[in-house]
Amino acid sequence: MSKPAAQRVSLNGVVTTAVPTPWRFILMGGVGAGKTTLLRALEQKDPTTTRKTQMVDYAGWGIDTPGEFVEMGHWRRILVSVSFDAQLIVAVQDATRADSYFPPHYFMTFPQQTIGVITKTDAPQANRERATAVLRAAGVTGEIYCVSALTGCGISKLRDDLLNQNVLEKRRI
Ligand SMILES: Nc1nc2c(ncn2[C@@H]2O[C@H](COP(=O)(O)OP(=O)(O)OP(=O)(O)O)[C@@H](O)[C@H]2O)c(=O)[nH]1
Ligand SMILES: [Mg+2]
Repeated sequence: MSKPAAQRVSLNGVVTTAVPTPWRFILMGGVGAGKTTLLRALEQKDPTTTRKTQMVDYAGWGIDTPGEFVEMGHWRRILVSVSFDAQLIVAVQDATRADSYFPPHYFMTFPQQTIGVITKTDAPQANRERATAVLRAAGVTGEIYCVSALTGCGISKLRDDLLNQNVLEKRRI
């Protein structure tokens, strides 16, 4: 059987490598964690114009999900179904929040690699160490990125790693 044709991924003029198959990541995190704002920053769109996500959104570079799907147990099954459309899970944790809505080892239940993104690092009350501990406790085994979607801090590194799929090679068991 012949291989599928290579697809060239390009993002707002940022031309990247050709990959054999299209791939997507899925964003998971609590309500207001900053998933949509992060996605817009990664897409080089205005991050200040986000609205509350009401349903699973496939329109962007990554699959955006409402925070309720993590926070409310009976909706978690939707995340499991939708995750089949993604090759990478991006767990998003608000640096200003002490609590976590991820159950212990939650991301171990998914076969895909999971990376963590700590958002809102620009906020005065941000605590990166605490957010890192929350993500590790939730079973995030991949790299953890500290970003601010509003100031842009850390965004280009994360964008590059996603575009080049570097994140997929750094799995920690
Ligand atoms: N200071 C700061 N605020 C941020 C950052 N990212 C997001 N926010 C703010 O956090 C709030 C929630 O952001 P959203 O991106 O809508 O959060 P979400 O995770 O998509 O939320 P749901 O759609 O409800 O699941 C908004 O007021 C954002 O402006 C950041 O990096 N820094
Ligand atoms: Mg949202």
